[in-house]
Amino acid sequence: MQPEAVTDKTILITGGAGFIGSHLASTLVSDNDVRVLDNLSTGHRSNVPDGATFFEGTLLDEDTLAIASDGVDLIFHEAALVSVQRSVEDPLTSHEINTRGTLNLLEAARKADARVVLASSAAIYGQPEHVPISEGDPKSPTSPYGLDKLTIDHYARQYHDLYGLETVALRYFNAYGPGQTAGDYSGVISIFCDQAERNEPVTVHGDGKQTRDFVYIDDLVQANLRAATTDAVGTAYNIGTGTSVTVRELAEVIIEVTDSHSEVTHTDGRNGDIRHSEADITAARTDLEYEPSVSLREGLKRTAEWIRKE
Ligand code: UD2
Repeated sequence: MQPEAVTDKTILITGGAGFIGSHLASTLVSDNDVRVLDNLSTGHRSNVPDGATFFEGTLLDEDTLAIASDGVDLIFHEAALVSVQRSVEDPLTSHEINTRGTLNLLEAARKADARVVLASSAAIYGQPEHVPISEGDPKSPTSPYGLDKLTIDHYARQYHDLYGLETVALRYFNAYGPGQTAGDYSGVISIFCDQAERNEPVTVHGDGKQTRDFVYIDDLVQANLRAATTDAVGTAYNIGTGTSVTVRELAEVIIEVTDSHSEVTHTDGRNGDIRHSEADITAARTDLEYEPSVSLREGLKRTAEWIRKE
């Protein structure tokens, strides 16, 4: 079933020049008044669709945030310092942007009485005791980034319970798709596609038997649209596919779909790497009627094609 249409709303998208936020902005801009707030640290001005109003700044920029959020009905909060590695190197900056910035945003939402759909992360679970992971499973983040996301995930629920704000937290598993560029937060799929397109060795960390639940951008957009209209607010949902693949298999499928001559090589395992990750998406299926629709193979084809054109 298609998500209920989001129309005639004034919408703020934080991080709207980045990977997930810009896809949301493009989807919503024709039927809504869309505003984008982004500091362009990793996003690009060119990702902001025509017709959206652009504000340059961070969530710590309270004056800009006040103007951008004035009178909005709905906020999609995608802005974050998303590098796990960087949060390990600089926990204070991660805290400022990810936690403090989100608190500023929730305060702005309280003033505007706007619904907030906010990006949480599978990073809040840390090393899971078993897979698939359900929302109620233990949370033991292994990075400052994961701890910041856990904090804001709780704040979202608290703002609902204390102030009646309509909030929904979406715990993204491994997001991928066109628009996710290489950089210090490059997901493995963009790295492998890039290597395969260049016919360079595809670098699997460790034995490659670690597993991940890769969720395609269109399904993340779908989850956000459903969260924007659901009655089931004040809670958090896992957003993945409910399936997983080993990193070694992923490398092989990418080489196949790109018709690449690359070989797979194994490098040292990554320190602190999560061994297995897979979302239990029963709650999102039941409450949001969320249903992942893009298979890994199809998603990889589309991503590789975009990387080739880039
Ligand atoms: C993802 C998210 C992170 C957090 C976490 C939750 C990304 C980029 N990161 O971390 O923010 O939400 O999930 O658990 O989406 N790998 C290789 N070769 C490479 C690069 C990576 O083998 O060149 C492996 C890596 O060791 C890991 C897997 O691929 O086992 C996925 O790595 P990732 O960096 O894409 O994402 P992950 O799961 O560490």
